[in-house]
Amino acid sequence: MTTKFPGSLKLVLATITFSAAILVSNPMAYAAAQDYCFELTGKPTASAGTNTVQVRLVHVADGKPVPDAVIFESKADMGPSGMATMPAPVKPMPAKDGIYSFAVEPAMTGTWALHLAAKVQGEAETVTGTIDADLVK
Ligand SMILES: [Cu+2]
Repeated sequence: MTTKFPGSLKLVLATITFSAAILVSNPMAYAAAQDYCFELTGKPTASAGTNTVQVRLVHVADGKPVPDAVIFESKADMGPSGMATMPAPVKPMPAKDGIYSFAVEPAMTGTWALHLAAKVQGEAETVTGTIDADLVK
């Protein structure tokens, strides 16, 4: 009995060490999404109820824009104005010179959130981000 104890203790220690190694390595493996951020390129323009929101995707480490991302999801809601359940139609426009444009038709004037999800070349993980934009009905 007493001779077995050190062996099982070793196993427990090995398991703890192994688990700790996984916990330490995981943030590295999932760091890609935080390496990028979406930002507004300027004040959105409004014409006949359609607002054009222009966004850049920046690689945080070197501040360089990413021109060839595929933005496969774009949604707008009025969360920043306390109306998270109020959506607005969003139509992605063709990207040009690293600027991703979206035509948004807000039901109300105010601050809207634009939620984006993108695939970046060479990154396995989806890059997501939310930007706030002041839109005009
Ligand atoms: Cu609203």
